[in-house]
Amino acid sequence: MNKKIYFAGSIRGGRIDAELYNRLITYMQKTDIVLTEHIGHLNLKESRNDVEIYEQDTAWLRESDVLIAECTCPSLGVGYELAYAEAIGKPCHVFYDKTKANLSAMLTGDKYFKIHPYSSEDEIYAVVDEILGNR
Ligand code: 6K6
Repeated sequence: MNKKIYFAGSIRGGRIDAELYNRLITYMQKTDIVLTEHIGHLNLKESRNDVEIYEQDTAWLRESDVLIAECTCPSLGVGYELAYAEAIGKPCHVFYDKTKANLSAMLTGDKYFKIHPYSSEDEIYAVVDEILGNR
């Protein structure tokens, strides 16, 4: 069955990995539903106010089956979303490029989170397949 994925990635924390988010979202959309497709848009336009963004995103978190976060680029919003998802019992998977980032101890130290360090983007896709039950 199609899973509803909340994909989390940096927005105001910086858009250096936006193309990676786009590729990951496109890959997951071949088999499943990504609620947060806009995270991968290369020309983001902020059309809603912050309260509307918060209300919509937390509603999508509650609706989702799984949270998949790309955390190489640090983001306060993504950290918040991970804590929110943990509090409501959603499975949480965190990817980061270990050659570029040193993840916060508040993520690596929390045994609830499934942490997936990678050194090459190619490694991510097989792990995503397993998370989504597609292999
Ligand atoms: C409109 C179109 C695209 O983006 C916008 C406006 N901004 C946001 N829209 C939706 N979700 C957002 C927006 N800003 C932050 N978020 C949520 O927080 C996303 O779900 C990201 O996973 C996370 C990013 O947080 P920051 O702190 O890097 O902005």
